[in-house]
Amino acid sequence: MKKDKIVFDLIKDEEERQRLGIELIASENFVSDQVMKAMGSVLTNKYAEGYPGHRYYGGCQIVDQTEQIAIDRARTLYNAEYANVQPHSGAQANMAVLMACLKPGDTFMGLDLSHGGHLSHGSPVNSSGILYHPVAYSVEEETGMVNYDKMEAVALREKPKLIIAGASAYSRDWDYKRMRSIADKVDAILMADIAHPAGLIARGLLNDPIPYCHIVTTTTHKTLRGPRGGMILIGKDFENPWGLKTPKGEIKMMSQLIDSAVFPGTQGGPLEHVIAAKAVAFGEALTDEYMEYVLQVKKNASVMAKAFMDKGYKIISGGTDNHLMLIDLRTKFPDITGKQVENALVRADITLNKNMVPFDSRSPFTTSGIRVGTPAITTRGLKEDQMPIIVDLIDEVISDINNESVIESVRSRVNEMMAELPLNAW
Ligand code: DSN
Repeated sequence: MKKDKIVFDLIKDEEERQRLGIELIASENFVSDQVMKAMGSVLTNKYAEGYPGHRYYGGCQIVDQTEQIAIDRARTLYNAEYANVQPHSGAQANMAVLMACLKPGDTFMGLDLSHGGHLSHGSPVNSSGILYHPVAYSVEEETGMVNYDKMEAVALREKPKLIIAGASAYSRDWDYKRMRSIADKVDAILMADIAHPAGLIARGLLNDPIPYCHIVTTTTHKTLRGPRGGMILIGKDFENPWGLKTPKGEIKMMSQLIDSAVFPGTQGGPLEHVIAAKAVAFGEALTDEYMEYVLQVKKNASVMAKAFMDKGYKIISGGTDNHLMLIDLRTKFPDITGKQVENALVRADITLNKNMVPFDSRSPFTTSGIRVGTPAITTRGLKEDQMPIIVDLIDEVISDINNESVIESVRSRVNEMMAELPLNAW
């Protein structure tokens, strides 16, 4: 068959874009060659509905082993009794947990989307907000941090059946212990969505949700640096005390409820090529090199946040405990929107995303903020000394946002900085 030049030329262009640019999207990363190879392997040819040892198709004897390795490594990495590695994404993992734990119309509570929460934590345009009744806790306007006393007041008032800890744009650590005590007061299930900081948590650089949360969900492709996908973990499996049942009306262990909510509840055939790549990534995350990597991610983020603040930018919550920061542009540039900054920086080959800030006066399509993260540039091999240089480049563009010759000059310096670095230096 003739090679599909159109598509493969575009893939080459994308590779070039990734190589020449500074990637600051907090949820992106660059996988290793062996993760990439597993994803592009013959395992994509295989149907394997069901779980290892219990499939609806023949010929699963090899993928049973790769999936079991992924499960076992995930359990080791997070010290968890149970792992389901089949969710196609973090949103799918969350959808399955909500399906296992709630009935349509039930109330659950998550962080307000405009304060750093996630679409799948109750947005009205997501199944979580369409099928269930979401209520929100928020961050404080003065501190930019979650106020656990106020969270408790919302929980006591609204009596959610499930509470979600976690966010996609929150730079501070979570008090899972406190959240468990809030959940226990209203007899709610506590779920942590650690999609963003999963890699930092795996190696003990942030609080561990596993001892306190009934269920933990994550993606595998952000700080964890695996293939695009999701996963669900339980620290210690339990017979659920809430009388939750399978669609057939059986009361089961929590792990069994989740297994059936993933398949056949919300997904069909698992992506065994991606699951094998998850196994490889989890193996990498257990190494000393990965520990060095996550330490550097955190160091880079903290140095970058300081460099931004030194230039007069406001970082929500005044800093970062993890791999990202949320910048409120209004303090330094009240008339410039997140959208304008995102677009101008793309022309300078610096990629980040516009993001609402808490109590934003602008819409999600415009925003007053930007979100910046260090996982991807750290994989490229950048160290803390280079963070202030990147902040200078960003500031140069924002300070003269309509000046195309400034943007062009920044772009050539960005390309010079990145061109020789491999996509995955670690
Ligand atoms: N889209 C992801 C992020 O950028 O944080 C969350 O799903």
